[in-house]
Amino acid sequence: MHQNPDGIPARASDMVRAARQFKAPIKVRGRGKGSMAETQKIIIDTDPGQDDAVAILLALASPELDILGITAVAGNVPLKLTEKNARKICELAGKPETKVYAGAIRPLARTLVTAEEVHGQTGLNGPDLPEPTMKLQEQYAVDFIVETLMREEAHTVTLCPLGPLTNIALALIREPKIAKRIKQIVLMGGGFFEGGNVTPAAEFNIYVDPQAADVVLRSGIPIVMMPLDVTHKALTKASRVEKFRALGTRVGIATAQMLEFFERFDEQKYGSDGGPLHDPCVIAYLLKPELFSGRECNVTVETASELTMGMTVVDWWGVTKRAKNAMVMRDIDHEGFFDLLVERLGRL
Ligand SMILES: [Ca+2]
Repeated sequence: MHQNPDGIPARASDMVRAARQFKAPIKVRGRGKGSMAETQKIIIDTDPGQDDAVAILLALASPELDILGITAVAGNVPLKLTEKNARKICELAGKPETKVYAGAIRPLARTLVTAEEVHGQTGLNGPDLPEPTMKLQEQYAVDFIVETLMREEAHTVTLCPLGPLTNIALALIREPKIAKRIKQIVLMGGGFFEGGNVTPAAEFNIYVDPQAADVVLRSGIPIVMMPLDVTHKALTKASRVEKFRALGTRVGIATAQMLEFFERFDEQKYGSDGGPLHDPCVIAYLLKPELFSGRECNVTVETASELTMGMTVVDWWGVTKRAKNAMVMRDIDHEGFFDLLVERLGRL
């Protein structure tokens, strides 16, 4: 195991730091030892996207998570598709009672960039999922986020952004008091050692709305970041896709079809066996943080230079005096990650 400069094995020291950073109480549901189940209240902010879909399925399958709402944002495809795709996934999971809200239609300052070349025209190409019948909530997603955080007990709600950070930034601008009430933000975004996936410097989620990422990174909220450095180690190899298909359920077969569509583009791009399964890393961290390791760093986002727009500059070696603002993950137990995914999706 590689070691940090202080001589503590990386994973152990990370867990100590994580424990120190996130000391908010975990709500315990039920009484008596037999029914003890820790539940974490979460809001998933998402732009589905096949990998978002798998992340949502993982969350819906996990009793440890209490999903207060799913908020859609423009990203992989425009908002009218991302909010619909979120509802399609809830219905696929047999959870039409889940509340889905539509949020920002475009980034704070820049023109929306989408990624149909990766995800297909609908954002969820692969399986033939029916049009959803469950209703979209009428409330604007940003209002829902603010209202929920002001209502729920402080430090009990985790935000899980899986797309551009527009909705989260808008909520922080609209009601700055929420910053001190959020337990933590666990997000998929950025890249450092791996560089970018939409430009040589920038990862898609951050590139689409770098100003929003800047607002979030400067918020003082505890942040756990899953960059490309982690997600590029979570590859959907053919043997793993077959494990989903072998579940034999609607969810298992649809997941296999989504991953097959999604990985086609990435295999060509990276020359790898399988494509990176980015967004489920966020939900997997909530369920099994020990699958991941990284270190606390300062992360700053480039918002001025067109050449490096949206680059996440990670002070991994601590060469600046900038304050540490994020736990940046770098490694994943990818076997454990896929075992968790298959086991959980098998419950739906
Ligand atoms: Ca996403």
